[in-house]
Amino acid sequence: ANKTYPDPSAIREELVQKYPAKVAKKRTKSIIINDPETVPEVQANVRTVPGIITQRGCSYAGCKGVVLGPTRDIVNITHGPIGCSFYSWLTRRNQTKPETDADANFITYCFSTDMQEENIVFGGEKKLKVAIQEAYDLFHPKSIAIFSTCPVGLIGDDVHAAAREMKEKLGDCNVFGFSCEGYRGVSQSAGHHIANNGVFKHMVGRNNEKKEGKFRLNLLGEYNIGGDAFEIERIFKKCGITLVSSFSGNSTVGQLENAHMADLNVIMCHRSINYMGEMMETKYGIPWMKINFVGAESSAKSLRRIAQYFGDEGLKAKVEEVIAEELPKVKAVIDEIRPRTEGKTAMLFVGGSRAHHYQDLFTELGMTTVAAGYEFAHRDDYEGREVLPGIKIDADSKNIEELKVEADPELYKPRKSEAELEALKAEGLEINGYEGMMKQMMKKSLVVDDISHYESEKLIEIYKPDIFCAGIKEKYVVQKMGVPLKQLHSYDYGGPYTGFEGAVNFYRDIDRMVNNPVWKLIKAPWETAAGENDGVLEA
Ligand code: CFN
Ligand code: HCA
Repeated sequence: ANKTYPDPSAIREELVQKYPAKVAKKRTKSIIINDPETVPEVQANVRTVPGIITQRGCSYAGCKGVVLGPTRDIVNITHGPIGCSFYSWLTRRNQTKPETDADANFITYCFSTDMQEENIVFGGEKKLKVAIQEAYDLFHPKSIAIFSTCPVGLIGDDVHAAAREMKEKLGDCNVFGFSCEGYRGVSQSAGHHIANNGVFKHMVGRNNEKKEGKFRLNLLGEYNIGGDAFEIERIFKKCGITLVSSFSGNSTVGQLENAHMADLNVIMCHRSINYMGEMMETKYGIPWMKINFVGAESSAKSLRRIAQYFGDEGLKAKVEEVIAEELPKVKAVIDEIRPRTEGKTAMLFVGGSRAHHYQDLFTELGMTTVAAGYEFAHRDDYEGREVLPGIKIDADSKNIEELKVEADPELYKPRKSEAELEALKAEGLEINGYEGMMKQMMKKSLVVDDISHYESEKLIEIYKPDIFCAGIKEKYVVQKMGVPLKQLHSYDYGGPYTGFEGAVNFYRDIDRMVNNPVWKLIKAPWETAAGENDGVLEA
């Protein structure tokens, strides 16, 4: 199964060859031949060249859809023309499970001010305040959040002033706004940052009640796509680990307001929520630790890391017991499937964390990742981030206001002393750090940031991977080339893929895709004479 490919530097040349010289020069800095030992620099989090078809989304999507969207009892009002709200209406497949039928769940609703021309010309604040009042009267939510779309910033509506006024007027409802206009920053990543700042400022720290439980943590950067968080919750429960709050899959307003009472933040998706981890560390003294529950081995490792952090022998034993119970069931499925997947190749071009995490699941199937990249991650997600403390090697766009965070004199309490942190570090437990994607990828594999549509077509033509992982915009174009595309955003209506049960789901889905004979019946454009496979129906 050892496949040979052209020299990666020749591939890199070919990818940019058709671009104008200036564009080629810029793109070359984002197309990197990997070396896990001395990880090279990757140009990331820069503006996409206009005209290039990017996979990226916008700031509003990152703020409203990604970070705030999954919390079930906030009413999220999109201030803008209806399209922004409509296209972010449940498409991300973030699931939620209210504890009782009486619990609020607004996730299935789509709230918008539905701005019209008149509002663009004369201002939309009045309409926004009416919308807030209407939402309050209908649902009596604990919180209402307002999300700015592009025109809001362009016409100068002040969503924050409107929120303050309505919060005052309503009394028992926390109303706050986000300046997450789509054009801010260079991608949805800016929206994550804006959302983190807003949630930290307006929600975290409002409830100081200390919940029961010996090992209390927050799960950061897990959004319950396809039920992923449910599987992690199942495992935590089995181990006796208490989940105080989740940012933000299957979460509630109450949880987020109480998050600062936990003793550890574990981070799944570093890209979207690292700001929250850092701010909670600064203000409350809660360390954060990168974990990964995508992949059976990674899940086991993550559980062991959590037990190591708490340093409790009982927890360590319980975690081993759970792993010993769960892992053999997974291994049995791997043994069955692996002969059919061994030696096959994958490419992953997704978001800001999954292009890394899902490589572990492919490794468990004996598959090799020949090329991967993020849509909007920053250099730290590729190259890794130094251990301790608060190191920023990559700044967000200038027009995101940074929150000034200081230790809270009442509530700041280092959960671990400097000496304890040093001791854990000496044991190999990385606190407040992240290794990044490239250290885990093979030498000479290709890393491409913000891949363009054209570059991905070229890569497929050159490598002919057995599976390509991306999103809905890429799916059918790639499949028409005879290569199956697995959506790693929405999971193609499948999932969960986290933890032990999720790993089994993933293996089975991938097996079905890469071993389906239908792909051989499709002729890729480079295999057909011009026009033969152009999709035009003939009588
Ligand atoms: S659920 Fe997450 S895991 S939050 Fe982020 S970086 Fe998006 S919505 Mo799509 S699937 Fe994707 Fe990640 Fe974090 Fe999702 S890889 S692009 S903004 N993402
Ligand atoms: C977003 C959301 C998205 C899009 C997925 C896709 C998601 O970026 O706004 O392109 O298929 O996961 O739903 O990333």
